[in-house]
Amino acid sequence: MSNVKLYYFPGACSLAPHILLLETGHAFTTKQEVRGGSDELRALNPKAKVPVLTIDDTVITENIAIQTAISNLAPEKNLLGAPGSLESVRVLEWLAFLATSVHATGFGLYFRPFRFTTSSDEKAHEEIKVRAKELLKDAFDLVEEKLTGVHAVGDRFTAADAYLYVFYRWGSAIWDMEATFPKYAALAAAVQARESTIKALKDEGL
Ligand SMILES: N[C@@H](CCC(=O)N[C@@H](CS)C(=O)NCC(=O)O)C(=O)O
Repeated sequence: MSNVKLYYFPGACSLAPHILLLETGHAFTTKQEVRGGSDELRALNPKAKVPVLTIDDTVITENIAIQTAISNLAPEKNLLGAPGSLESVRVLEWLAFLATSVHATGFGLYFRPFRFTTSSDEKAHEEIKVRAKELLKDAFDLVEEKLTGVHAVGDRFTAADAYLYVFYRWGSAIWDMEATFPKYAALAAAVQARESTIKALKDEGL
């Protein structure tokens, strides 16, 4: 059996692969990271970001790639949808949307506005945050519109649900999520009730 290790930061986007690893039933270890990344993390990932997954001597970065690698550890669970199916295309569609429109251009701007301007003026940063909030509201409205049940794709849990759950939690820093996005709230509640999520949250001290 391969040696699997996840580098994470509590509540960060690494929570999605953490949940998925627990869903696979495969043994793994975790290492909690520090802001800016430990020397060990930076040696593995020059981008100095979590998540990082190692499988034996193989280093994998980027959430979508990591979620794919984790799904491959338990192919029978179809965590990315059944291979070759439209379902798997839909899961990938969700993951790409979440990694780009929600994480990178939404929360990226909202939480770290200073990275998107050469100005050190607080007012410039505030303006970026205002725009980020608008972009995130558009993205979450789209999520709300697209959801038809408590799973993002089909009628069972996939990686898309775990990833959506992470951003639901982050959204709570901005909105009353339950009141503003009720269908999204129902999905998040379903993910939160899973044994894997309960354990991941506990392990991350959340
Ligand atoms: N594109 C990367 C983004 C990873 C990312 O931004 N991770 C955040 C935590 S959610 C991080 O490590 N941030 C530290 C930083 O930006 O300095 C992915 O999808 O894995």
